[in-house]
Amino acid sequence: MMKKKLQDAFNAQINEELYSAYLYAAMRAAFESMNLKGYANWMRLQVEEELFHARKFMEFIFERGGEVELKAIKQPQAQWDSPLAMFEAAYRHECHISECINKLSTLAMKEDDHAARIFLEWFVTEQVEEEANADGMVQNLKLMKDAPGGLFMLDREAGQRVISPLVLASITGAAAGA
Ligand code: OFO
Repeated sequence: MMKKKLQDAFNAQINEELYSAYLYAAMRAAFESMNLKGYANWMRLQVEEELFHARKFMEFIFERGGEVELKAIKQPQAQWDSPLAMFEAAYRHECHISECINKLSTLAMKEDDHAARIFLEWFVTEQVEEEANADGMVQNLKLMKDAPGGLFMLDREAGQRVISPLVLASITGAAAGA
């Protein structure tokens, strides 16, 4: 059984993950309207990543006999000045999510909930990847900003992103608890 304080914090994190999905859905829509289909694909898959994260938190609460409480999701920004501005915002957002996960981990330790602490280790590692992915997109855009056809090339590369096997298994129900 989870303590109420930790359960509330987990529910708040579900909201953060669902907001992440919402934010990336807004970015996908912005890329679609710029006709940058590769970046739109990248964001479409990022939405799935975030829904997967939200599901993982939910499953954990259910397994511990707790209650999932879904709160309203705030409206995301809808427009950005450029693809670079969008990925810079994505990177800042991932840094914020890393802080949330670190705080949750500290709370799990304070509450002496080792199951929660071990569960959160997956997210600590995942956030290293989440930050690196967004920052990688920022750095590529900065490098290629003056190259002729640079944006077109990067868009094509982003279009090659494929769904991760873990996320796919979670959607199709192939992996229990994922
Ligand atoms: Fe859920 O990691 Fe991104 O936000």
